[in-house]
Amino acid sequence: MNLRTQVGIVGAGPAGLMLSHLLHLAGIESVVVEARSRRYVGERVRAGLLEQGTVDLLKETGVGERLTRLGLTHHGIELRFGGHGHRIDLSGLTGGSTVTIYAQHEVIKDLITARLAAGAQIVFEADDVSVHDFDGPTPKIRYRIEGNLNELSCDFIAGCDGFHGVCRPAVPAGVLTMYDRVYPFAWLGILAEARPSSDELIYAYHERGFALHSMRSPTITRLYLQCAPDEDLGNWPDEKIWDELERRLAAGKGWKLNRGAVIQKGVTEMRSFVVEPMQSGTLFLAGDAAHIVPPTGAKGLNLAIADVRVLARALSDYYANGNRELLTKYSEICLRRVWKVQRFSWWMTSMLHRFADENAFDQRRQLAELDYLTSSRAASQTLAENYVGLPME
Ligand code: RFL
Ligand code: PHB
Repeated sequence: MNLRTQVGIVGAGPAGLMLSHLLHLAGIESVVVEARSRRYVGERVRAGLLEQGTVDLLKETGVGERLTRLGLTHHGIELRFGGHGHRIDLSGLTGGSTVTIYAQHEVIKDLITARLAAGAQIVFEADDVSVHDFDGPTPKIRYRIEGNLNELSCDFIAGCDGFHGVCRPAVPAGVLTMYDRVYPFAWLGILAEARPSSDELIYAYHERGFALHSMRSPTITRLYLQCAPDEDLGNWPDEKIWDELERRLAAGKGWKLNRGAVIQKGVTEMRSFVVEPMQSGTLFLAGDAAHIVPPTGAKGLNLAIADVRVLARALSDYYANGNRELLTKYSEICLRRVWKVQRFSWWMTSMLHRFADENAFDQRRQLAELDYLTSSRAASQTLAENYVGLPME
């Protein structure tokens, strides 16, 4: 079957769905082609922390009703080291900005509901997705549905298909430069039916490795442990995970880690990655397809949303005024933010994890950095303004 739209979007993650939503609000038609099922993308456990700007955008564009009702607003975070907690007053240090805990798959569900209610086409369970002819004005997305080949012709393709997608590898050799760093550790994450042990997130630096206490709701806790990159989950029965979390998050008598049934477990690799430029002809890459950050700064989803905001604005200017200038500058505009967020995520990761090749000097230096960060207003403010999200250009 041959189909046609203005913007063909590959991937129904936060980037692809938000782009489709923003384009719709600007009167531009799009079709989203997704490899997985609606149920799969609506249940995939991933990020949970939204920057102030991401929350504002979701609310301003009419998809914030459940977020307003169910999201947990946080005014601060805690850094824990040497057995003591130190609060960073995010709001106080940023003139009132906050972050919000709201699961990524809930954002996905909200966006899918809104898109479908507006009559949008989202093609789920598309096989053999490929992109073609983006060196010219009529690029195409081909895919199979139940074995039948479909071709979607468009004016532009948005590659929002994540780090393992097909769009970035489709760009001819020599066009893109990749910048990459893989960390010698991973995160073992659990979701547990346990009341959060603190109202705020706790980032813990410990001799045995990093740990993070986060949450999803007043009854669900999300916790992470630094582990080996090839960690075998089979070696981690629930009791062992809880014991290890308890050790790393320990903070004197007044604090206790609430335990509960573990309802999900997984290992997440840690990587920093950027591709430059984020575009080739009429193909534009956005979100994890163009860059990956280690989760320590909680930035991946937020950066994906920042990209598509720029892309939607550029496409709107093109369709409304015939102006290609913003499209031409898409990469340049995005990459300024991308690299600042890369720097922040790398810095948080380097400060809070144990490295196999470090020595006693490095450990003392990390502790001094944490001490400085939590005792200097200037240093705390630097953390706070990056954590709540840098302003949009
Ligand atoms: P996604 O979400 O990976 O979506 C890509 C979509 O494309 C589909 N796809 C294809 N579709 C068609 N054809 C193909 N060939 C395709 N190949 C793939 C996929 O099925 C999928 O639906 O990318 P997007 O939209 O760029 O969004 C990026 C975010 O998902 C990601 O950056 C965050 O989850 C990262 N992240 C966090 N980000 C935050 O902002 N705050 C956090 O607190 C946070 N915590 C995290 C995280 C990621 C984690 N994991 C599991 C990687 C915590 C974890 C544990
Ligand atoms: C999460 O709640 O999943 C989460 C929060 C903060 C991070 C990473 C993940 O830095």
